[in-house]
Amino acid sequence: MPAPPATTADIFCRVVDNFGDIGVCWRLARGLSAEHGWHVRLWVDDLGSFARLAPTLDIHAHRQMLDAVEVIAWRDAALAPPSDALDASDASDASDASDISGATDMSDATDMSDASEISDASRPPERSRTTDSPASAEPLMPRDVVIEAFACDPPAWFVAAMHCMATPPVWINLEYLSAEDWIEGCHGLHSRRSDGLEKIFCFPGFTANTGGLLRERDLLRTRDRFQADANAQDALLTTCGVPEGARARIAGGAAVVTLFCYPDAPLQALFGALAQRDRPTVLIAPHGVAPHTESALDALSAVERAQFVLCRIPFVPHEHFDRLLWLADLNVVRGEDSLVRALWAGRPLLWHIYPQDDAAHHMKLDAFLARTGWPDAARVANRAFNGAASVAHASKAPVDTPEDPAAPAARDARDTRAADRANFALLHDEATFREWQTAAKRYADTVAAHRDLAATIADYGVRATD
Ligand code: TRH
Repeated sequence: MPAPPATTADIFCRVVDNFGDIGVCWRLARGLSAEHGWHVRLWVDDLGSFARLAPTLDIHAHRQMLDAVEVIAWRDAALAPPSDALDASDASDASDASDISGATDMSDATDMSDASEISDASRPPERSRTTDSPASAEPLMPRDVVIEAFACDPPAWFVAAMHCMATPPVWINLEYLSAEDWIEGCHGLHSRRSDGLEKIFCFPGFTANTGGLLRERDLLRTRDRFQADANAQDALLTTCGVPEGARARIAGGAAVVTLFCYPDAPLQALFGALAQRDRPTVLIAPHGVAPHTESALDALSAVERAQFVLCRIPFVPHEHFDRLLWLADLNVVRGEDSLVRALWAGRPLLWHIYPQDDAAHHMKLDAFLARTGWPDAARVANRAFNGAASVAHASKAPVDTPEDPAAPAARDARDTRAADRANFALLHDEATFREWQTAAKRYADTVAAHRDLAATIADYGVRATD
């Protein structure tokens, strides 16, 4: 019996800021392609950001193949109104003509479920633009499944094309990650638009009743092998640009702490606690990230400062980034995707959550922490790292005399130091830290027992091609 045709999909990704949007989409695209055999087109509006995570990407190419995924430069100029975009005669004017040249004359297209056949027939004999790869010979009609990442709105002409299809694509809105309970009630909901098209809401999450998290099939087994292989770890550190001196310290027993946080992270408090450990720390931070790292280190006493080696390294591709997290003793991560990857590392982590108005992020952080089963001290440290009240700044210091004008400031500084010490105490309390290590591994295993996000989405594709 011939194999059923592969599911085809379009993933739309707008890079709002930072790297999380493209990080998630890139992992999802590769997961659907490598593990579910899908033919994926990934539309990205900012190839520059993408290239930080995928250095072999050609940021000038209009269309290109990367790891069996077709990457399309999604330029805003291509967001022509449907009437223009659906008319081949206007295509030569569009700055992204190849995007729309396949979408010619939708009015004739009664059944576009086999998009390539119909588009082949309507493709102009000679394309008005040169494109960059053989992949560009394929016209860009909507496919079986459309995945809109984080409500980024596919181009209007594309939605119009979806509307014209006898069997419109399965349209999935991939939402942001949250550990809050309410997402279980919203995951999988359908919403019908006024034009009749329907969207399905897919919520990634940590429980069985959500869409799950991105996790490649062999990830934890590969991680376990890597964590047991000191040579592989050293080779990875070399590849990532960690200098020999720092690698020697690691081989000699120094702890590794990766730093990938937002600029306002309380690094001084963190470093003050790490400095109390009975082993030195090698800090690994990408260039440009956590810009106050150097000044926070300089603010330490000479004895404390001597406990640290700082390695600034370039951004590394996903595979290397994951492995850095696997080999670290503590990962400071942020946003969404690096949190998930640090979770899979099965090691202690501090999550610097993306800040939101009205401190909504503190609720999200608490919802996550409540699920982890980590020791209380780990939750306290995570809250403190995000400026959420943890240990009260209640100083037991004697009240200073009112005559001393410097006293309140000195008292404040003392109180802050005392609170920092209490909030991050587990970083130098080896017994509690070990408890955290065990709990972190256990929680990774717990979540890994659930279905992963690519598999959840692949199921929608099966329904699309039934
Ligand atoms: O970059 P972020 O801060 O992204 C955030 C979040 O996604 C947040 O939800 C969103 O609202 C906001 O942006 C706009 O953090 P995040 O999510 O961890 O994404 C970082 C990506 O960068 C992740 O895919 C890992 C990747 N990365 C590398 O591949 N190599 C590296 O060297 C580093 C430091 C990161």
